[in-house]
Amino acid sequence: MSQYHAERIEQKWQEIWEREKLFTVQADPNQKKYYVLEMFPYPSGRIHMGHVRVYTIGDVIARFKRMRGYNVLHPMGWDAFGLPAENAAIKNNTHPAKWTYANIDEMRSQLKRLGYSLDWERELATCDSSYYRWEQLFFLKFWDQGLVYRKKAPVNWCPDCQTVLANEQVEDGECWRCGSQVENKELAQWFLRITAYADELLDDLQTLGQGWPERVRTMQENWIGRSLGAEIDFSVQNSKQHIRVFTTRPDTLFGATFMSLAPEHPMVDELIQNKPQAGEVQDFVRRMLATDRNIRTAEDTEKEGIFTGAFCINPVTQEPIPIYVANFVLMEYGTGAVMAVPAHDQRDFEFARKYGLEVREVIKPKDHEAQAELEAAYAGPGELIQSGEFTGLDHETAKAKITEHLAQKGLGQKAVNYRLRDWNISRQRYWGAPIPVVYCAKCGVVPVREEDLPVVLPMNVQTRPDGRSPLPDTEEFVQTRCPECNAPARRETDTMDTFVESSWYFARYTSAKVDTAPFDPRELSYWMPVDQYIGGIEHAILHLLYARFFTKALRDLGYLEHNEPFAHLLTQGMVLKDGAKMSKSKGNIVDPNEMLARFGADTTRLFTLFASPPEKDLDWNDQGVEGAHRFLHRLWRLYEQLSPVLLPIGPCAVLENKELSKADRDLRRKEHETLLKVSRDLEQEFQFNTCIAAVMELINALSAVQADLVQTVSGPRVVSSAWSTILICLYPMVPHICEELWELTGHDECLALWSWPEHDPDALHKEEMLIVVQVNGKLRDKIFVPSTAEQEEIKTLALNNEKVKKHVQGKEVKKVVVVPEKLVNVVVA
Ligand code: ANZ
Ligand code: ZN
Repeated sequence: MSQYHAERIEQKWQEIWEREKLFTVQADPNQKKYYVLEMFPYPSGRIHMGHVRVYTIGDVIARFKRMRGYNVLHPMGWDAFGLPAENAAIKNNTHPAKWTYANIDEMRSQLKRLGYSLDWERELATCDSSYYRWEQLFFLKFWDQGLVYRKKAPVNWCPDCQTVLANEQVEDGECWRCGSQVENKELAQWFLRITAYADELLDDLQTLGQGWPERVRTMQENWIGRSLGAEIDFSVQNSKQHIRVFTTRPDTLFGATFMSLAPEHPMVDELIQNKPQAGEVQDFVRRMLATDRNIRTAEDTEKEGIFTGAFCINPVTQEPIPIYVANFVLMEYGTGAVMAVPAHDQRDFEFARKYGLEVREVIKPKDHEAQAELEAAYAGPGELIQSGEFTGLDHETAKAKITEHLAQKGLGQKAVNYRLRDWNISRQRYWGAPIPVVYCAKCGVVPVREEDLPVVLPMNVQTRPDGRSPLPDTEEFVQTRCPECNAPARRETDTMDTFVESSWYFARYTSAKVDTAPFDPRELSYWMPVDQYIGGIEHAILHLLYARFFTKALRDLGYLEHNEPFAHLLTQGMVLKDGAKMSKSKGNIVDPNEMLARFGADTTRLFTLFASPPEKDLDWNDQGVEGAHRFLHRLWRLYEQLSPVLLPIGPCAVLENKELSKADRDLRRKEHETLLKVSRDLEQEFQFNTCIAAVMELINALSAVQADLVQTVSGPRVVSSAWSTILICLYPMVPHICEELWELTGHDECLALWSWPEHDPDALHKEEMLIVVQVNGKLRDKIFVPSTAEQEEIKTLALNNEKVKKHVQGKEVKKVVVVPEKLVNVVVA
């Protein structure tokens, strides 16, 4: 008798699958396709449990869909550029490329040990010029379309590290690496005009509908932040100038009692000219500009400001109102100027109270009197008061009416504003895709010619201990000729944000090895869109929004056909240990390598699937892992017990119920019920934990009947069919042990090549049994109950029986005794 030996069989089947190229696919218009993709990993060095979880989920879906008859694309690659590689390389005194490729090799072999059904022939690494050359081409095409531009933008600048820092890399205003004070600096940066797609990105969230979790759609909606409102001009007192504000509440215009400008607002200098407070205002502005913008405008930062000494005129009341500069007004949003309505906006309210400014109510909540003394701004709906000819209107109607009124007088118009900003893709770091642009003294900023792509990132450089990019000093790279006038010119040394690479890799997988174009149109149009995308909720906005933007922009360039990249999205939960996310700093890491060495791939996979449904967090627990391992041993032992009678027949063997014994019929019913449940759970909900629980029940049922099965003619067929169904149902989750047991059962063909069976509705038919019903030991009735009914169900049926009720009426039921398959006795006092 053989023993369950995970490592041996896992290696064996991984070799067979690879040799037979079972997961290598091509476009085939005669076959329906399914594209399942997990977010690709950053090659940090080792697979962690979060990876194991997400790739296992994807693998179950891939294997299941293949059995369902789909041509399944399930590729893998590496998100290989980025700061961590560069920093690790600096620390270990090696080259980022060397570090990255070594990590890829290590992680690839780990993924292979986990037995994922991946098409490795489509593997890609974004740091290969064979990949990023197409990204550079897209950059040039975007340039032609006006989707790329260069402009000065405020950035977080670390003077010591000599680089821009992402917002996430600034901690309390200090550089995360060296601790120096971060400066706000204006730097010329490259931007992608994602805002050109703001409306479509927002509106298409509807078409994604149920395919995407509501939570993610809402997050994107808020991030894009479309606000409908109006722009209104306020003329400056004693001046020909006016200040334009953006407001979502034109209905509150009569309550605008002052104006707030952003410290960066270009009018500030002019307004304070010849004013006594000019010096103070300048000091205030300087102090604001020196404060980190995120802190300055944070919700819980105290509102503060300063009077400019100037006034402007409220266009409907004609009253002069004071103009302030305020810390919470952003220059990047709207027009950088706010008409302040303290009665109905909380920030304005706090500001007004602090500086003793007038608070005038203009919206009255329905069924309420205006309050004598407001305690907070009222931002809700209501009816207009103190608003001239608009008084009495409902506030929504008033929005339109007041805007119309202003438009007629040329003082304002409807306006839309977005929170979404254009995407700054410039990074002053080395390990990224070069931006294909040169600077010529005569011609200015000139894009590289298409035929000169790729601009290859030079490998022969020395990274610096201070993190500064070595590119600007790499003369062989920097020195070039102008594509237009051929004079000596210098290359751009900024590289692209790595989110650019991850914005289109899913499309490149369809054509990963094509080197004459970014995509093979046949493969691309067959495989796209991704049918099921799986990844962490932390990418709900950035990556998923950028990828949607790229899809639309590349569609408009004629490269892609679809409007959306990912038809369905599953966001898996985190892997926790002792209630906290596994992380190096907490020291609560479980290393997949140790798991593989101790228990093997199938146990590791089974545990992550069984412990929790995919979208929930998974709490690691060692007993659970051991339990999963014992379960596989038990499956193996069941095979050994059954093997004398097992026949190599497939699941759902064709059998006639009437030719079977009762025990056989019951087992057959259980088999088909299990199949039905597992099929549904895999198809619709990806509820792997309940699938596994259902199969466990079938295993219990099969273990219980095996003693007498050899007696009947059909017994071995019933048992073998149920056994096959167990293996089929478990295969997508624990494929190695299932393949091995399938082969031991005598099948010639791999389980991987089998089709998913269909259950037989006849087999589900419930049988009934006759139960005698007594009250205090006296026969009162005989009833039929389903043969599968549990004790509780039988009890309820007996108590609801009319004849029983009659004899029980007015008495107290002391207890109900159930003798399985025979009788129920109701004892009353
Ligand atoms: C008058 C008003 C009255 C406002 C009221 C609100 C309530 P969202 O919804 O985020 O688009 N605002 C406009 N530009 C701003 C800027 N650059 N920095 C800070 N705040 C700005 O917000 C739009 C509202 O935020 C605008 O409508 C404006 O205040 C303010 F009862 O105008 B509101
Ligand atoms: Zn030139």
